[in-house]
Amino acid sequence: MNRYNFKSIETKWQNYWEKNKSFKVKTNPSQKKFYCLEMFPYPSGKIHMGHVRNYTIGDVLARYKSLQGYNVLHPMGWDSFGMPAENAAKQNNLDPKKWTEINISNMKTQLKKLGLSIDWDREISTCSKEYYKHQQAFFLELFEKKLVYRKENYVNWDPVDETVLANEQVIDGRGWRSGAIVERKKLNQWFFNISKFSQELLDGLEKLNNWPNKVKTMQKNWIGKSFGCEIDFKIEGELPIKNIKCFTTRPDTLFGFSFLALSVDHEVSKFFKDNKDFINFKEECSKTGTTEEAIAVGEKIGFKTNLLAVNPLNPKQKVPVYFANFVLMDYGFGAVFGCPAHDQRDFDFAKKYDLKIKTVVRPYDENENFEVRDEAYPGPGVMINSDFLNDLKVPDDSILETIKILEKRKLGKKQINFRLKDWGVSRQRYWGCPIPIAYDDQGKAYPIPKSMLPVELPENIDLNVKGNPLDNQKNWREIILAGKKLTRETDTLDTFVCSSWYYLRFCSPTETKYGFKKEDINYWMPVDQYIGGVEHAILHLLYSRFFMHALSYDDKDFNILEPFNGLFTQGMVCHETYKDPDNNWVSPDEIENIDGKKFLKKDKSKLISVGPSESMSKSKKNTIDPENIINNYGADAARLFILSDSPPEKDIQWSEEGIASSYKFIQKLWNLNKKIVDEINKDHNSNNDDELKKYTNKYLKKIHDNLESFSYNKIVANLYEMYSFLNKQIEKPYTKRTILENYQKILITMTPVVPHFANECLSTIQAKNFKWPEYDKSMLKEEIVNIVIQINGRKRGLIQSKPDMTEEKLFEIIKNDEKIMKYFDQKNIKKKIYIKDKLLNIII
Ligand code: ANZ
Repeated sequence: MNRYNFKSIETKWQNYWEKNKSFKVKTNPSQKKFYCLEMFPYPSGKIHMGHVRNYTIGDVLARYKSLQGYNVLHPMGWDSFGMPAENAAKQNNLDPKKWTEINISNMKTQLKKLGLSIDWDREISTCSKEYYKHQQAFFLELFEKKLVYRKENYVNWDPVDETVLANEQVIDGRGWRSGAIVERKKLNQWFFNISKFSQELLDGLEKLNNWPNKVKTMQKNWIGKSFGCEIDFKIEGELPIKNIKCFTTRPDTLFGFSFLALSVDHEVSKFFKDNKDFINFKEECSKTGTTEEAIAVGEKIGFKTNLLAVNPLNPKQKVPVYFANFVLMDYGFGAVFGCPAHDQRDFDFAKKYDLKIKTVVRPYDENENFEVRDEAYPGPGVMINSDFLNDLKVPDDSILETIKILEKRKLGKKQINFRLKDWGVSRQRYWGCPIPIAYDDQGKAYPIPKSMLPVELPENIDLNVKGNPLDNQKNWREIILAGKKLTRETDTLDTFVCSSWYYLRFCSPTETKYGFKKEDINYWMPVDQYIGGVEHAILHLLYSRFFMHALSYDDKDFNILEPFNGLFTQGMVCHETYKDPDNNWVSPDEIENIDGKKFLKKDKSKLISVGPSESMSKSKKNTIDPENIINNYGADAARLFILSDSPPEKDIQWSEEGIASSYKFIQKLWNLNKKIVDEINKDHNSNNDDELKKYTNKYLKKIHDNLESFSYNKIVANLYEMYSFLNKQIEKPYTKRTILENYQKILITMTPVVPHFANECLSTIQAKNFKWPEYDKSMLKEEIVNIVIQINGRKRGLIQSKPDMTEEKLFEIIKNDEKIMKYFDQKNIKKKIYIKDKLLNIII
């Protein structure tokens, strides 16, 4: 038996690559560069299938580009600050640094077992001071450019993790990591001025042609540009308030105005600060989260003032002014004019407080008497009940026309608003990058001089305290700067800051003076292909884009606005889910298949029900450990399977049968390899070599096309086809030279997918210093083509001919073909549609 011993062969090649530094980055100036980057992992302890998929896809590309002669940068590092380390360390009384280092070492060993073509000499870890030192310098650089500032602000407070979350980190009103319901709290925070670049970040999307549209749309929505106008409302009442400004996208609905609503933090609130009822109301409001989703789904509540707001287009109309929980302070002016008939929030509010609901837009298919009843009508149509605005088309004409009128009467003006808010980066956590700032007694902030960086995190400290452990580090906190006694900032930076620039560091991983070297950046950036999960479509990708804008801002020497030229988002790895009769999740390795259908728990105690396939997650226990897979089937089989099942952008279904059949296929390829080597040794005399050459060239073209279009699953299918062909045909008497030449080309195309196996086979035929094989176009021509003949679109015959036949010649042949001619009379022909070498459709 010619068994393929994957264990010893994979180990052999991995050792070989390591010893020879086979993947060391080359910077040969005569060659083009290719920067291939996969999102770097958080060192949680073990790699999971998502990593296997992400890094296999990246590795296929990196190996392909490298064989094509590019200088390839394919690095790996660790996103190693963050809460899990702190929490795990707390639980087990460990040092987060130790915990992280052990995890990194384990995961690195695992990644190496996958046979990835990574230059490990460029490895970086964001929790190392060699890395965060530069991050602190960037912070100070942005501080100097006034792109970083501090302000007191309402924040999303995660009561479980006891930390602040960015809006992006609040999902359905809950903390993205803890799942706790997020509260509102006022704190002094550091912010990156990302909103300064709203328009640029939006415009930049237009040029990202190699990004998935869905990601661009998500970013566009997040940036949220709104066109509308600001309106100045006259206020009447006993308070010294004369005007309130509102931002609206629907000024055309002014005749449906029924109340004016303010955020509880609107400046008008200062007149109510001693009002008990208002204090209670405000308290009640703080229970709704700060995010828009939380507000949209939450109950709308209000507090009525005795102020009245005047309708600018109809001064006789005066409506009550409320404070309301659905008005955000940090959007527009923190004030909204309510039009219940055409906005659902306003509708809910009006219903609750029994306010007037006046319809001012009718849908096209309704008449003048249309009235909004059960829900608001926000759609298009025609203006009604609106005096001089009547009959205007909604929304296009009505909005522009109203703005024109308001501007003319000096009651308002056109305005553009962005949803994108500044990025709050302060975290009340130990395991993060210290913010290089200190304060005097008055709270004035002083940057730590760059010469004193890094501000190192103190080590071996007590983590089992409430809140931020750094607050207890008296010695660390006290610092003397220019003779002044100051206290250090104890907040650390959001870990998303670390991942906003790591791709720059990979270009100059050992540079000590600055985060990168200019020449390196100019050569390698932007990243040619970035690969990762779609879950980072907004947060990480937008922050990285901001970072590049911020570094380029006011800098003559640095001008790269977009970090990632190409983006590919891979799908999830899914697996069936299992439950026992008590509704507990059961993991795949705890169960046994009985008769192909039924599943039992391995100890035979319980019958297991099989649920739908879902993306692998610890909570549903449907994970498969990549390490076991690699040990039992080998890295090549794992790589092959993870690519085979579906296109890389779609979800894949992991199954035991699937991985087993990939394993078997590699065994078969190994047997084929032996057969081919035997044939080579026979050294036939042949005049039929063209057949093999033609096949190989066709195969090469398919592989090339599929690689270029990220259709990696089709490459696996190409390998299966190639196997069937060679297995049948190789015993034909081809010459030694032809077999060697063509088989070598085929093997080279296999190296990106199954690198250990393909390299082993290449070494058995003594192939050295190989390059990516280009196909020969002249070899692709078919000798005989089959042309389908249709009459009025129905197939009526098939003609075999040499390629490139003209329509006239083909028609001459048809005229002599009785079987086809019986379907029509030449005199009735209206038109002929000819697709060369494929089809002739005769319309009669
Ligand atoms: C009156 C109106 C009538 C509105 C109507 C909508 C429909 P986008 O498109 O997201 O920009 N708004 C303005 N400032 C707000 C704030 N601070 N908090 C909550 N809501 C606020 O949304 C703009 C609309 O959101 C504005 O247009 C305003 O309500 C509301 F039939 O004004 B509209």
